[in-house]
Amino acid sequence: MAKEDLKVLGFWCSPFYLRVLWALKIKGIEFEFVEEDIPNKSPLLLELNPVHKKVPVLVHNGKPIAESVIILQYVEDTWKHNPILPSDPHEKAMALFWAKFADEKLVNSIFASFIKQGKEKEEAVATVGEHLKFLEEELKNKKFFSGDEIGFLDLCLGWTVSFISVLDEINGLKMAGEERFPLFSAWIENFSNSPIVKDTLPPRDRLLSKLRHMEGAFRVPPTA
Ligand SMILES: N[C@@H](CCC(=O)N[C@@H](CS)C(=O)NCC(=O)O)C(=O)O
Repeated sequence: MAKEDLKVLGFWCSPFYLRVLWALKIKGIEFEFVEEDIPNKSPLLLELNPVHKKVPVLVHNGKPIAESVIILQYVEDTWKHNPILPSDPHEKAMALFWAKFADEKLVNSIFASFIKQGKEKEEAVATVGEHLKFLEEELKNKKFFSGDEIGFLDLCLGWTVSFISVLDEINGLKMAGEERFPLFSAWIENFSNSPIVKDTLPPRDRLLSKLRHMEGAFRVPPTA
């Protein structure tokens, strides 16, 4: 692996940090992982990402870049081998479109299915299903969202392979069941077992206990 002056401020189970980790692994670029304590953000994080104060932040040759989707594009522009974005402009636009959909729609519906209660939880779970239907369509005749190899949209959605099943265990649900979403279920298997990802997924028990703890803290009582 190439040695670079590269640091990533992250958090072990952050969906957004994991994207960056996997992108750098695909490129074969080594980096120093600086783990943040999210409730007690370090002065370094506040200095490097004063606008959002969030991880991940990638620091390349002393220059910080924040926001995971922008970091992935920077990684792609800086290390051009093993591309994660298609060169065809339309395919590239589509990958960015679905990544935006994933962040603006799917993240919110999955989060709502986690923190809401009662009828609002049921509605949020139904919305997750509607969102997954779109992704199921995108997987027709493909192993990964990007085709035969893992690419940009796979990286953006990769966190779901750990989070959905852990949230299902907490909620007593099956949000991405095989009968309803056979292609998405197959993608979960393919992505989880790929050599890039396999040994880097958050440990299930640790994630379960973290999310159980967060669920209690974030829980939103049903509105009367
Ligand atoms: N849009 C951001 C989201 C990053 C994000 O939400 N990071 C969380 C950890 S998973 C964080 O740092 N949260 C701290 C906070 O909200 O104060 C990205 O894509 O990088």
